[in-house]
Amino acid sequence: MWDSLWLDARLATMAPAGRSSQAYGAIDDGALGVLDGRLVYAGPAGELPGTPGSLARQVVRADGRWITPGLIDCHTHLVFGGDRSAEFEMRLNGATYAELQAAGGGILSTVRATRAASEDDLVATALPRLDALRAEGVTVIEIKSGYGLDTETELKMLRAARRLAALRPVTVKTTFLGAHALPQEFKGRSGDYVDLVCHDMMPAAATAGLADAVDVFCETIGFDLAETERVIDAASALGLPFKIHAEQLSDMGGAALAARRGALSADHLEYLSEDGVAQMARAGTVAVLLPGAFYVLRETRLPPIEAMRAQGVAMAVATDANPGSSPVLSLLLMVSMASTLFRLTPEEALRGVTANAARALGIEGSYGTLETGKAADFVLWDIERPGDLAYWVGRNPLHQAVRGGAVVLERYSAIPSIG
Ligand code: DI6
Ligand code: FE
Repeated sequence: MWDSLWLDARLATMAPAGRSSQAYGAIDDGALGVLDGRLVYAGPAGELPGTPGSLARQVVRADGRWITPGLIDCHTHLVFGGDRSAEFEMRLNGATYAELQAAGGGILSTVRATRAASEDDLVATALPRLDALRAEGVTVIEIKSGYGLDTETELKMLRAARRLAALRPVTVKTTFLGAHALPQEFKGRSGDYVDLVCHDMMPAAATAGLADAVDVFCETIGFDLAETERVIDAASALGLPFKIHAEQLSDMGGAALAARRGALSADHLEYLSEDGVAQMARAGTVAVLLPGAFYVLRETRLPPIEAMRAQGVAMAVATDANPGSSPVLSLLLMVSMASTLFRLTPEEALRGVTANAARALGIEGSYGTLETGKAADFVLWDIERPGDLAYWVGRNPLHQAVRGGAVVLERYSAIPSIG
């Protein structure tokens, strides 16, 4: 007997094109069977192997609603101390993001606040942000460190991220981003800092089981290509997958490096070159697009979407939720912006927060599509067609979110409290 059977649903399975001929991998009269938190059936109701009552202990009717996979936010900096609203105003008064950082603000001001915060503070301030994302159907989230820039604080951030997963029904994937910025105490000594990242911080995070992956900010205001490669070498030596913040503000060749070295993803990519696109396509590196940062920094140069599409680069979409460049807590808004600003089709944008987001995290075997064997993470929506998720701004059509087969969120209901 299955635990539950969901009937009378329209499924946007997001299964790869080879496995479904319809857009969104759609199945019009679909059914989902759940056993032990996993999907044991995802297909047409007409092909179920028995009568509903004989198949499952509980039969749930979706009343014709669309069901998508649970949404996956594959790039966030959700855990941090303090706030940067004053810098937001300064930028609107003419200062640039790079200028603020050079003056000791930017990422470094969040570093000061994060060092000063207790682990409990970091958890408490991140929870409402997490809940905002969950309210729109996020069931898996990646959270990076990178505002500690010393071993103790980096580990504190990662522990806080792990604790969030114990306090809410959500899957958290942690990423160690020690090479996010050069801390002030290492000014002029970036090589020494990269040594610390590679030989002290990263092994400590790995040994404590706190890092699922490693990231590095390859940028003029971050780390150069050679330093980025050292971070990747250290991650590889520890058996950790890695990814790169690449080509956000300039073309450093970070995406090509990501491709050459077998990174999970290269993220941002506004300045990605033709050669970078070709190398990512060849290697199967996922492009993580972050329209929130593009919008907030009032960038004008778009990532090369058409070239990526033409060459078959898988595109994911994420919030980049952070207090500086992307104070964004709505993944549905990113789906909208990926469509309207970046010209993804709504189907590509939805694939970007489901199947391709799972690929960007290396968890596509268990998440990201409605297919047998994967986690029973899915969302029921009050929409007419899947493309509606990219259409209205500021409307949350979530009806129910299900994680591991259990309903974790009901529309209009209060989000369950801690514990
Ligand atoms: N790129 C980003 O957009 C974030 N980090 C990064 O490497 C910004 C982080 C911040 O401004 O606090
Ligand atoms: Fe980022």
